[in-house]
Amino acid sequence: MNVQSPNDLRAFWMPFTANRQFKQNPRMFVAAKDMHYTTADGREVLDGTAGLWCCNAGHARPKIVEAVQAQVAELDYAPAFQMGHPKAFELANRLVDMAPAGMDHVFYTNSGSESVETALKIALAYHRARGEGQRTRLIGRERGYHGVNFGGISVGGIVNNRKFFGTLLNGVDHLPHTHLPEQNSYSRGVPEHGAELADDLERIVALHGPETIAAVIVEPMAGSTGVILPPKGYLERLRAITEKHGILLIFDEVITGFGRLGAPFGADYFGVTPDMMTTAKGITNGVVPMGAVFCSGAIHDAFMQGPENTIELFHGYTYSGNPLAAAAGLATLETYREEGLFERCAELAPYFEDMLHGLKGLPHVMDIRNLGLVGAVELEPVAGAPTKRAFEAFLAAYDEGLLIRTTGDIIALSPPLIIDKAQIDRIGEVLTKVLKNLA
Ligand code: PXG
Repeated sequence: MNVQSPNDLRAFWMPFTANRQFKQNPRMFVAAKDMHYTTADGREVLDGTAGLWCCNAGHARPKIVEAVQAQVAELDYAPAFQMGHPKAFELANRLVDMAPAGMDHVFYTNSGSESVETALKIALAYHRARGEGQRTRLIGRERGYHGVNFGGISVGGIVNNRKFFGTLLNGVDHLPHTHLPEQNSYSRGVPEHGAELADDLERIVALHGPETIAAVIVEPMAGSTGVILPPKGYLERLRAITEKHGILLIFDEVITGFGRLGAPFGADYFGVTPDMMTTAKGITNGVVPMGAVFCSGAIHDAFMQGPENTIELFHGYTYSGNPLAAAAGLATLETYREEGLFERCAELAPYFEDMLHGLKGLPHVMDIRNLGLVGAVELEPVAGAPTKRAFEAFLAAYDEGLLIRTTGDIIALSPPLIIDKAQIDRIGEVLTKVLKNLA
């Protein structure tokens, strides 16, 4: 028998983590409240990232805590297939009410990755249901992140997330990413240059024939690869080209959904309505895993055609619309609304932008980007050791009591929307100190 002590760290194979490095010098959170985590050694750490871009209302918010506690005592689980429970329907109605006009239905999942798989499958099945089953090609984008399942990494554009995992899905093409440092560096908000990158879709369409393409999936603003913004007019062009060719447009709103840009969804912020939106994270404030795919009435209705006793979509999860997640979701949406957090995000965005761009000129800083309460500070990599400098910044910030995220040599920030100006100042102070002291 392999007996392990309670604090033995070996058994847990941690995700997206350098396991051996972490376990030599672990960083543990043991509690969280509002804007702060508490570490195992009793320090307070300001949450500059809303966990992993998910705790948009901050931590341990009373309404959400109480709703989950009450729900687990009342109805802990209900089967998701051929049975229902009221809160899953109620939450779906609330979600549809806050979504852009026309996004009339939601399909529940448990994560962003599952939302992406679900949306891609719905896209394929939708065309088939309409007699266009030859539309099987999926188009993603370089540097896109759509979770870690096979569909998501196939349309995704992050090399390390793809190259170890075989041949992936067939029939996938990628648009070019929209990161143009030479033309757009230090842009405040949406950059000026690059809308024409959307026209590459016409090249892909011409290459394969429009009648073979099912869907295009993009993040309205790409978070994971270091905050890559859509150039002015870019999303409008993608919308126009997809519409022209009968191709579905899917916005992956796992990060941009639920107020991060100062509007309910990226679609609202940019004024471009896709055919589907994939969401997760902020839907429950990160408290209980949940995702949702929003889809247009036209997509949903295309499935509602055959005999009424047939299952329309052979897809779903044991935990689709799980009672705890639904309760957390309802309480989360109420918290967002009661506290006006999306509006608060829009109001604070210029202040946050000024703080970030105030870091220009500090050692190693190559570019700064921002939108809503999202920020990125791109650092010059150490020669021959990419990611090292940003990771050292992460460790130093943590020691100073600030949680940041790094991806490559980019520092990403996405604080809870309850942040105040003094806390934004504090982020600026810590980053200034950290950047000045970095090797
Ligand atoms: N789509 C997008 C746009 C995402 O950002 C996913 C899908 C996958 O969601 P799940 O719930 O399966 O992880 C994401 C997730 C980071 C970071 O620091 C970003 C994500 C997850 C973890 C870390 O950039 N995004």
